[in-house]
Amino acid sequence: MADLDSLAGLSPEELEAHWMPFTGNRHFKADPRLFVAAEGMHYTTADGRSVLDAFSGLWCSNLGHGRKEIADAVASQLTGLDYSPAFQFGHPTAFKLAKRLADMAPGDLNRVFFCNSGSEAADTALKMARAYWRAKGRPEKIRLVGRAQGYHGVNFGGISVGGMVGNRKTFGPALDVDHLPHTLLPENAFSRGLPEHGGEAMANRLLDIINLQGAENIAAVMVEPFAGSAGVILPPKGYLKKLRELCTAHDILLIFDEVITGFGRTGAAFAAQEFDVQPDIITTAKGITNGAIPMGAVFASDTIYETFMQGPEHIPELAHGYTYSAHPVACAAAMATLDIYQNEQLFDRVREMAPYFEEALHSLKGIAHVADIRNYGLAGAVQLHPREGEPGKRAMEVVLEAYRRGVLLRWTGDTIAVAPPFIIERSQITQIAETLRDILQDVN
Ligand code: PXG
Repeated sequence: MADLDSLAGLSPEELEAHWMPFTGNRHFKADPRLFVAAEGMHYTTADGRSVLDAFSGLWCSNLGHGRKEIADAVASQLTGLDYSPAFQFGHPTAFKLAKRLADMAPGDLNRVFFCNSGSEAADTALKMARAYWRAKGRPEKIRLVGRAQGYHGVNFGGISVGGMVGNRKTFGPALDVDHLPHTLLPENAFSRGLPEHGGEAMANRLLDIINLQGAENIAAVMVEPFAGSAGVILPPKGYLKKLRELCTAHDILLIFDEVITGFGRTGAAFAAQEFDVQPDIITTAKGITNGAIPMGAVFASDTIYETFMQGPEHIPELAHGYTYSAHPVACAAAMATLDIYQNEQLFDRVREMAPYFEEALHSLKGIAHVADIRNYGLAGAVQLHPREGEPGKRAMEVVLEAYRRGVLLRWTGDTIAVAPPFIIERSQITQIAETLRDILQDVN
């Protein structure tokens, strides 16, 4: 039973003790927004309100909340084998899960390295890419290429390749990385699905970097198939294919960060399949366990894995890993999660719901403040014109008001992002759009 006190009985000292991530702590603590329960499509707040989850938690609870199968799998794993050393010893579920994931992955991405988050997945992939070229006898290929507005988590590799200025500039020098321009082009405003214009031209900007640094010095290009955190910035048609072509021609690895796009968000298991472009490495997290237990997974091609399999057999081929790599409880949660995706055919459901979602979001075109609307699968963004002198404030106000009115969304800059669980009903899609419409008509 939810505590009807909006602070859930927390003392001021307790509120102060928790230094919250990516949150204006003082702003939050002045008016806390606390969830105490979740079931299906809804959260329950500390003051007993039901809030429609239109963001899958943080892009992770794709199946909705409170899935008993996951809870049962976790509970029985905890009582059966709670932990097993990650290095030099193993447990069967890790291998079963790896094979199952490999079978879902595109092409020859048959080798799965486990970690605990999207940030760890990013740094794992970048280290893998550098070590791969060294193992091939090309140790000079170490440079990394990212993209403006990219998000690859918060560890040093990820913020280096990432292109979110605010996440980099307070932390001193990152790795020396080149960045492609992002693909948010004014001529593509209000595109439905993948934008038409600029794909090849934007991808060809990689040639500038290759000319500048020399392909012989570049290990990898890392991009999100569509940029999630930055506000659903989609790749114009032909963009990813062209990037692939250039990487292949210049012997550069292509890494897709599918932390958001993986596990069905686009309607396919991976965006690589949806957009028909084969990367050399894919990073994932979030939806792999429905957000119930932390887990990340990096998928590498057979070629990459086999390149490492040389030297003395008792020496680790990749000097990398985490205490909680392939944690048995996370593996159990992932197995149960994959069962549900499969049994309920939820990737197909994304495809089925996507046209309604697209229609509902684009019905907001023409309303005050709306500068652009973007969508793919069950990911969408409504970009607002910034309020004069107060960038980011208008979208924040809209999202906080939506929370008051019972819909959980997310803001990033002046963009409102929408990413509901795949079990969403049409009426709930309408509820999201109508809530946004009402608020946008009121907000100044
Ligand atoms: N890569 C991508 C593409 C991500 O979206 C990460 C890596 C990092 O994952 P971890 O598990 O280390 O947080 C992410 C995370 C948002 C939002 O509002 C996005 C993320 C996290 C929180 C909020 O779009 N993405």
